[in-house]
Amino acid sequence: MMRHPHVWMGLLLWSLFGQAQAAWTVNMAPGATEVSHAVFDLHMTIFWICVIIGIVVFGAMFWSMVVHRRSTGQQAAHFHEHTWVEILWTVVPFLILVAMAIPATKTLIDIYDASDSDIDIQVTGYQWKWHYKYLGQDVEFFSNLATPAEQIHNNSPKDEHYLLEVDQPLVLPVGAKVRFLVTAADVIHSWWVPAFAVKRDAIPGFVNEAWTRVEKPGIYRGQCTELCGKDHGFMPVVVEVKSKADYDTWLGERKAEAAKLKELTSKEWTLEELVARGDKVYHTTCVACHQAEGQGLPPMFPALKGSKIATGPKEAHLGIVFHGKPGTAMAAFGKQLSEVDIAAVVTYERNAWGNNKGDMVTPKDVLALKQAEAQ
Ligand code: HEC
Ligand SMILES: [Cu+2]
Repeated sequence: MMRHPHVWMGLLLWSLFGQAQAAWTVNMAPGATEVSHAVFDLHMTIFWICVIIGIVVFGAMFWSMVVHRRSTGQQAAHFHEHTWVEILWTVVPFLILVAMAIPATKTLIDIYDASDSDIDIQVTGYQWKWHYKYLGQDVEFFSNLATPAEQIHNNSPKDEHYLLEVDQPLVLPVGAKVRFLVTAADVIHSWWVPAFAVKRDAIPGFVNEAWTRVEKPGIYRGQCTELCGKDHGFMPVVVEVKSKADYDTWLGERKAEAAKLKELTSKEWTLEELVARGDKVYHTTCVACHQAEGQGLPPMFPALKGSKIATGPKEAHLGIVFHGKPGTAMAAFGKQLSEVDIAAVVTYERNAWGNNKGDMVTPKDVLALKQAEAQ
């Protein structure tokens, strides 16, 4: 099977050496929470138990091989069924396993104890972004990859946090017990922040719990860790941990923004205002599939420039953006975007790239559709 052991050894040494050069990142990171320290300590304890067992077993083996080698005229002992040896080699490993299971169970119980949280956050996985909702706070938002496409396509140098940066990070206060309610809206994802030792599957129709209490302010990065489709590698997790005071300021600002958005929905919009806003929404949310000039990527993603729907009746156009098209990559944006942004992007599409319909869909139209749906 291993006909070229030197090749394998070479590969192993090469990978270890490569890792060593990258500042000795061979070991696990100790992390930034009590649970992550406990996991790290557990890992080290068990690692050293394995090292000691290795030394004892290989020591006895090599000692026997050298001291009782044939060239010195050794004779093999002839005994069978030595009861005491058999009891010993059953009982000793059993005791070692129990000794390892006790701290492991303690840590596991700790990991699953999400009770008495200070803050509850619903984390929802989407293809391909995360949605965070601060329960009871009226604050929720999507967190999208922020790495520019030029870097992904190797047209410009990659920055330090390539593919690990988002437009809006999850923000937490330092020292508070935060409970995560993890779920998904489409396929299975998994929310992972190594420094917190939190990794929880996000499954449609299920809510899985996890929790953390971060010790130090800072920026912590993670990833989706369940293969969830073509852009699985493009939905990182970024958590910004702030001091309690800074967190309160941030939360206050987000609440004010949410209130302002409600106001925006009821305001009278002009066509120019909606188009200007829709331009931004389009270039963050729709451009990946429908492309910068609305030309799409046929046959996968239809062109919107001159499309029958984007130049046809307003209701059908709003309908497909709001409800999506089940079974295709066209998602239901009704749940993902605000009323203002949906109205703006639809209006933009009706008036960009020579579509020139000159009409508009207002946030109130979107709100009316939403309310009709809710009944
Ligand atoms: C992940 C890829 C993807 C993204 C992102 C996306 N779309 Fe689509 N869109 C599609 C696909 C695929 C279809 C075709 C669905 C079908 O088979 O009818 C479509 C169809 C449409 C249509 C109907 C076009 C026609 O002529 O059939 C409109 C309008 C539309 N999308 C608007 C939007 C808007 C607005 C956004 C952003 C808020 C958006 N799309 C984002 C993939 C996408
Ligand atoms: Cu995912």
